Amino acid sequence: MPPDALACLHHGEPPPDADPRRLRLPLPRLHGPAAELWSAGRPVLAAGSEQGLHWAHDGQQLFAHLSVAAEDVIAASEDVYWRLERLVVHHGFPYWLRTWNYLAGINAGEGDGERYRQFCLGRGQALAARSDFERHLPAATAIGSAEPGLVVAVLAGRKPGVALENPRQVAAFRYPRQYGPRSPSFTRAMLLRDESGAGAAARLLVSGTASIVGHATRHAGDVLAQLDEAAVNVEALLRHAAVSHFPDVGEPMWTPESFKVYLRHAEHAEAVRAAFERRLAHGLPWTLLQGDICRQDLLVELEAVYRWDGPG
Ligand code: 3EB
Repeated sequence: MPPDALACLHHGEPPPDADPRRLRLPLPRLHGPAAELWSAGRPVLAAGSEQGLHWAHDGQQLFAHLSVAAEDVIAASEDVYWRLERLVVHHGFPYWLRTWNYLAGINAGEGDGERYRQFCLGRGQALAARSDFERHLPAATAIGSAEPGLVVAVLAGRKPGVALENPRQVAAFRYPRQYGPRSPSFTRAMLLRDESGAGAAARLLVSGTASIVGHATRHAGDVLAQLDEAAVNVEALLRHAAVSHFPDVGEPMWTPESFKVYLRHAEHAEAVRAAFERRLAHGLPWTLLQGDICRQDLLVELEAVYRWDGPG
């Protein structure tokens, strides 16, 4: 494991060395490398495991994760978010930057009993207890898993990032009531500016992005049209981040660093792989995973990390 790896995401069994930075994602891999490193380019200073929580930090950012049973989704989600909140505060990284959430049977249950909506309730109950919580929501991904339980990972900062919304989309935390009793507690992207002079000058952590315009699903039943709409959403977000926070730089300023694509049906893998290579991958390695998207009518979702290396 490289000394600057905050986490290693495994698609398949990790080596049995009990390194707290290893996290096995509970999703079948359809394309891409068997493991991905998450790093900000700084050496890891401390890491540990206690009471099922695993963490590592580099002095600026802390990555933590845990896996729990989730029969009662509301209680399990609230409990997990409280445990992570206590951990990040205890270590001095109180700003939530980004989360990843993988929940068994995310679309099971009817209406407000759907497990995703229950997850949103539990997560929201924990996060809303923090002061001014809508200004400090993390970027996020929430995907369904065929394995039991709930896996949550968080990247937290010593300092806050800048939460960004997408001009093409209603903020998820303002979705209307029809999508559930508690709107999803996440922001569309987190902008991290690095003044230290090491590594990138800025990174943009783009949340799971789907074929949603306003608050409505577009192109139900058409996976390639959904992929295209999601890509347009990401492009709108990149433009918005550039003009609102780097007005002197102009675009295009962002270089893609990594992508993950989540696909509901494995039989769409070949078509999505070809379309993604053409539209977005730019020759970068990327990962295609099989998982349920949190709305029944969504077939595909993508997340990304972009970097900007600064002027000159
Ligand atoms: C959406 O835009 C699609 O509940 O944490 C994407 C990313 C989605 C994160 C979450 C949900 C979440 O509403 C779904």
